[in-house]
Amino acid sequence: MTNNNQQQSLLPKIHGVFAIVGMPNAGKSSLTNAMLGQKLSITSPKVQTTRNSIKAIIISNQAQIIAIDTPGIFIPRDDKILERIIVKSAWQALREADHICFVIDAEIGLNQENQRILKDLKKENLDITIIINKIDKIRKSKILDIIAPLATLGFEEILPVSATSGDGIAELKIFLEKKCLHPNWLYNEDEITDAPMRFIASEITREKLFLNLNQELPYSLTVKTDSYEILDNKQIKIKQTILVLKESQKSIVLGKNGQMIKKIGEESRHDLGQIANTKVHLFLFVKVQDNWMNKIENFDRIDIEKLPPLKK
Ligand SMILES: Nc1nc2c(ncn2[C@@H]2O[C@H](COP(=O)(O)OP(=O)(O)OP(=O)(O)O)[C@@H](O)[C@H]2O)c(=O)[nH]1
Ligand SMILES: [Mg+2]
Repeated sequence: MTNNNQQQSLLPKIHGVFAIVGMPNAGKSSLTNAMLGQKLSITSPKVQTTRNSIKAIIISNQAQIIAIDTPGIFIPRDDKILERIIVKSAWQALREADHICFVIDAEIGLNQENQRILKDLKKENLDITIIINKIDKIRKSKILDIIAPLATLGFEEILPVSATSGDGIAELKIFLEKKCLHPNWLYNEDEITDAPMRFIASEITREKLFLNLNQELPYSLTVKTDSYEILDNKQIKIKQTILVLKESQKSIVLGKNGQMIKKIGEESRHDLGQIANTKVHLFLFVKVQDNWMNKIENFDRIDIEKLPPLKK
């Protein structure tokens, strides 16, 4: 799949690194995918869907826009390791970035939480552009109500977009092109991320669990890709374990007569097939591991064996 905006240009190649940050559920991952022109980062109506930052490599004319989709920023509870790791991953991404795109949900506007995060971000001494997302959900006249207080706070660069309808996305990419201040490209033309495919595979299955399971259960589980094998016929065989905290959760994930796990497997296999552009054979297992949250290897992508980067 190619990016809509991708064109050959005779201008010198440039790049820039942009952290896509904001409150949970603001639409950061949806926006990242919209700019990339294909699904990479997982999304769901639930907060804290993204747990690890992930880079999308977007080509827009002569510029390579490296967008780091980050987990939502919130105040983690002291006793919740997962929450602390999620928020830490978001703040770490800022250190890598040249510029911050701060995403605000148009329906929420500049509430106290957004103001608090913006105040903290200003301390990082990075340039900030405000992106008002989900403008398809509000009346046009309401956009000005969000822009006015932001302007009062000294923010001059404010772009309204809709990740879902695509409104404003082309303009955003052109805007970010102008913020790319470094020479050359950092990645090959056909790379869409530096994340290994087995990480993406775990994420896609986790997305399906987030979308199919109710309430708190998605927050009690993680997905590990145990094996990722490219077969002789170029098809892919993936084995994954869904780790849950309790036996009762395992029963819910399996569902009556295994119906739930079957549905999740089908949906994940479908998306993975599209991303990898080949047939995927996916095998899912569910395991109770009451301490999975305390094991750092269940979070740290660096521990995952490096495979060739995911290509377009
Ligand atoms: N109507 C509408 N919905 C959107 C838009 N962008 C995102 N959404 C929806 O908002 C929800 C959250 O989107 P995500 O992209 O997962 O949000 P996020 O900021 O990455 O969330 P976390 O990773 O949990 O912090 C999903 O249900 C999306 O479909 C938009 O422009 N318009
Ligand atoms: Mg996200």
